[in-house]
Formats: sequence, structure tokens, C-alpha cells
Amino acid sequence: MLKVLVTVFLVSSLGMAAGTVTGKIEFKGTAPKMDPLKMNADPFCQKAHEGQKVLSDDIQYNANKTLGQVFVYVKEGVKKEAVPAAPTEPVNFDQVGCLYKPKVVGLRAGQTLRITNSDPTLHNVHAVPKTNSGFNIGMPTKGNIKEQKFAQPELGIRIKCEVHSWMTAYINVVDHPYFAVSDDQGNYTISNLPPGDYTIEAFHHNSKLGSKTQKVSVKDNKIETVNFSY
Ligand SMILES: [Cu+2]
Repeated sequence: MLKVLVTVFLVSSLGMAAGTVTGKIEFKGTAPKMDPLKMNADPFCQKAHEGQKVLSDDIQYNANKTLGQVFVYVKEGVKKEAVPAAPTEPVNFDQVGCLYKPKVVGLRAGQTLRITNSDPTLHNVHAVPKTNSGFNIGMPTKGNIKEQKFAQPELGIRIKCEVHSWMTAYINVVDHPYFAVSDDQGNYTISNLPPGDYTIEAFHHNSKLGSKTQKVSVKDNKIETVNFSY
């Protein structure tokens, strides 16, 4: 009896009652064809990829017929009162070889986005949100760091660089910690979800792909598989 009580206490006080949603973003049909990027507007950018053919990174089609760079998050069902505060650690966002790393970012409303320029060339970071406040900052030298925040949840905030027209990234801001970005195997995992019924959305910034939703019931200590198919 005591053991049961202690377990119940630990589970409730430490917030351990939680499940996991994981899955794959499959891509059916013909592999999307990405155009090569022409980086000759800036000799530095071109030299950074010397001897390599750099293709557009708009759609990340993986060798196993899946998609990377898809933002997957809980769209409905999160109980606001049970959501932990946004982490104080920033989310890193870098400019390397005139490309954004990563291309698709997920972060919490109010969390710091730490923007670095790792290139010895001028970039400007121009955020074009619809509901949040935008910004446009110049980052002229290697090692420049700037910090920004987005106050409101908003998906697919476009980031662009006017110096290098091919540079585009997408920032996804949510008001809870239950999100992930699919990787180079097309996998994503959302952990620590309290038991409950949820709608999960896969969001692709390319409007031709767009978003897909699925419902899932999360149980304590269980792993639910939710695959999406484009
Ligand atoms: Cu740039």
C-alpha cells in the first residue's frame, strides 16, 4: 500500500505520467526535383561550396522516400494550465556557407532565438511574420550574434536574406513544448506528452505540400506511432 502511494506521489509530483508520439513523414509519388542554387552573387558563398553542386533546400527529400524539415506539433488538446514555462536556453539559428542552419526551426513563444553569423560576409536577417512583430537586422561579420523573440504562436514565419536571394528559413512558434522537426530519415518524436486526446499536425512551409492532421490518444508510458504521408 505504502509503495503504491509513494509511486502515485512520485508520478504526480514529478510529472512522469506521460507518453510519446513518434512517426515518419512518408512521401509518395515522384521525388521532387530541386534546382541547383546559383551562389555567384557573392564570391564567398560560391567558394564555400567549391566543387559541390548545392541544390535548393526547400524540400528535403530523403533517400528512404521520406521528408525532412517538416514541423510536427500538437495542434489541439494541450491543456494550457499544465504547460511548463518556456525554457530560458535559446534556440540556435546559424548562417553557414550562405545557408541557414537549420532551415526549419521550432521554438516556444517568448523563447530566445539566438542568431549567429558564421560567415565572413554580410547577411541580413529579415523576418516576415503575419501576426508577430518582424525585424530586419544586418550581420556584417563572422561571429555576430543577435537575439530575437516571437511573442505569439505562428507557423512558417519566413526568414530571408536580401543579399543572397536563395537564403530562406522558416520559424515555427508554439505555446507549448510538444513539437519536433523531422530528420534526414523522415522521423520525428514528441515526448513527455501528458495522457490525453490530441490532434497532431505535420506542417510543411512549402504551400504545395501544406499541412496534414491526425488524431491520437496518448496513454501513460506508451509510445504511439503516427505516420504522415504526402
Ligand atoms: Cu545572406
